[in-house]
Amino acid sequence: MGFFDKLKKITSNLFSSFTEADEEFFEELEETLILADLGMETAVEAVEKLRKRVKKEGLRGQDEVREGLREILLEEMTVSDTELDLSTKPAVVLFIGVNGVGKTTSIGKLGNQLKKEGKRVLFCAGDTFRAAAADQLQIWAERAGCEIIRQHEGADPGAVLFDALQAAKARNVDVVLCDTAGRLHNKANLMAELAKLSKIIDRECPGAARETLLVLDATTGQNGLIQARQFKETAGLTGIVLTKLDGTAKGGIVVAIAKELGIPVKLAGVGEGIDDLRPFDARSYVEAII
Ligand SMILES: Nc1nc2c(ncn2[C@@H]2O[C@H](COP(=O)(O)OP(=O)(O)O)[C@@H](O)[C@H]2O)c(=O)[nH]1
Ligand SMILES: [Mg+2]
Repeated sequence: MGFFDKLKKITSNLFSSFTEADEEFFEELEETLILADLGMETAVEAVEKLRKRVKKEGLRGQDEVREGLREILLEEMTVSDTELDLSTKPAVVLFIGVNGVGKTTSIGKLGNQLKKEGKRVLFCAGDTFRAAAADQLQIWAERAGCEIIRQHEGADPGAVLFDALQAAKARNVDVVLCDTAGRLHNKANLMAELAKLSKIIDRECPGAARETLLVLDATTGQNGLIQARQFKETAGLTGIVLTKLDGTAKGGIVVAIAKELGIPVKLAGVGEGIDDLRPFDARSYVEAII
């Protein structure tokens, strides 16, 4: 069962026993939203808002209550633009996040999409921690018809990025997608590493459109929220790529991230295949689950 189906099942169970928006319903709703990983704070607040709205606007019946809930969740999720800014040539996108969340895979998928749109795309193998990481990115580059700049294992990621940006300018590349190592043990390390990469982009491509995307595994639930908080403090995040939504019914994390951190989810990973990446659209998301 796909992600939307699972979430839908949870919420439709809730509404299947719906008779009226009474205290029992609100309690069950709150529990459901917490189960769906909306986060305690967000769930409690959303239910409180719905309570008020039911009273004030006299919402009756399942359809009106559903619609009220949809509107409230959408309000919670309204953050800045969810589209990637790729408006310069080249534009540079950094993918960061802990190990195994899907950084390399997401680069492959996004590269494939951009290539299909007629863009020239260059991958930068900035995860030099293991040779296998660059090999994996290279396989994706071949599948997606994108170019790749890589160096030897243990190379300085900054040096690989420098090479990639030089190549991008020389070859008239539209978008550079840069992989990074997941092993950035602590904040000081991460900050130093990202500051360095950022400086290289500033120097080599001043004025370039840039994105720093935090990749999060949706199946880790509330842990993802903790990661997002930490990365937000250290890196100037411009968006989230939420992966593995196909493997969980707990997509409520999307709302929690948007609300608590004010960072938009820009892309959603819904499988391991090359086509399994979607632009994230809050409205259809909420409509699908409620
Ligand atoms: N089911 C599913 N698996 C995914 C998704 N994105 C990545 N993966 C898998 O997660 C694993 C780790 O991905 P990888 O890109 O190597 O993570 P990285 O360490 O962050 O670069 C691989 O087995 C991927 O196939 C997704 O959206 N859905
Ligand atoms: Mg990787």
